[in-house]
Amino acid sequence: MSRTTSSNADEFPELLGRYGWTPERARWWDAHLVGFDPAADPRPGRVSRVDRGECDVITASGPQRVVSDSQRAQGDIAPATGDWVAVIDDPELGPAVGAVLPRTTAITRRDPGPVVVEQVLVANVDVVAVVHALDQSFSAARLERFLVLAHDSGAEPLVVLTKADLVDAAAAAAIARELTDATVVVTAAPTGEGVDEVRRFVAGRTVVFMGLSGSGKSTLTNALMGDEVQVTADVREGDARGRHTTTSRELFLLPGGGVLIDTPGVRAIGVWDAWPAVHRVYADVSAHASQCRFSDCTHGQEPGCAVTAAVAAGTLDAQRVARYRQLMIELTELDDQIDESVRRQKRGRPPSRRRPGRSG
Ligand SMILES: Nc1nc2c(ncn2[C@@H]2O[C@H](COP(=O)(O)OP(=O)(O)OP(=O)(O)O)[C@@H](O)[C@H]2O)c(=O)[nH]1
Ligand SMILES: [Mg+2]
Repeated sequence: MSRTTSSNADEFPELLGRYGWTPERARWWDAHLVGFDPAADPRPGRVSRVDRGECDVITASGPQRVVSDSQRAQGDIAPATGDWVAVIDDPELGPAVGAVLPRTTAITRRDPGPVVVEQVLVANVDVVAVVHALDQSFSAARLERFLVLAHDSGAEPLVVLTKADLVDAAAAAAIARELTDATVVVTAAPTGEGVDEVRRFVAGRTVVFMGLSGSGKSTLTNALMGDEVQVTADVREGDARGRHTTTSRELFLLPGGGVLIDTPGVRAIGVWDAWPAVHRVYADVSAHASQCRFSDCTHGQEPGCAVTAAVAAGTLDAQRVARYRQLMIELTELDDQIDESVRRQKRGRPPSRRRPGRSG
């Protein structure tokens, strides 16, 4: 198939449409393409996998292995799985990412490295499916943290409770009751329970699976794909922990329409600038917090705290409030660290590794 630099939505190759190319993206492309040298043959594509320095991109003419940054200026966006990019022919590097198109949504976390920076895990997803195995130990803090991440991304959250065949129905119902604000689907791989429900929920959209290792993300991926596209592995006996089988974030085209991104299992995720999402996930606590006497109340010992009053009155659950406070502390610390990091960079010094105080 010949490549084209025109992207009129009507004439756009069918393959890209199946990967989620929209008229809005085509319009952006038409408006910004002028910046490229036509000799570089810029063509749109979706990043299906990112490795060190290179990535796989689905273009109209099929998958291509490309260099992930073509002399990218510092501060430009690094491509993430799910990104739409302009692939160009670089005279020195060969096929390379020339630009990353604006993202509609992005799952971001605090980079686990020593420098306080944001890391985009996946981009342009419509649904974030938080996958929890019913035979693994349940942590409300962990699940709520994943939901904060999902809300913060701008995508729609979905909770998938897997391995229903290993527990009694009451266990699934008890967890579902805790998640009053989320859509919950219960699945069981051996019987296929719930798989069609997930398929209907994600049809025609891009979904990413996130959750602990061993929670069954790749097993569900295979069920939805109708094929063994991903390797799966037994969990450890005793604590049902996974073995970190999946090692990269990878994008698949679903047979019935839509795109799926399977990811490696993660235990802890550091939030990044997710204030509105925390208020959303803890809307009950937040509603009381807005009644506190002091607007910067930390819901500790302050007088006139409506949150501690609600806990004392039995209206709010003390443990849920503790989880909310923990996230608020992390976000406040992060705000301080971002400032410190930026200040130090401006002075030409590496960012601090210690936790800075408020006065910086
Ligand atoms: N009984 C039962 N086992 C399941 C179900 N879903 C997954 N498993 C098993 O759980 C184990 C882990 O599943 P995976 O799909 O590899 O888990 P994962 O979330 O992809 O794990 P990582 O790639 O390590 O993050 C495998 O042995 C699966 O066969 C289920 O619904 N019921
Ligand atoms: Mg996996």
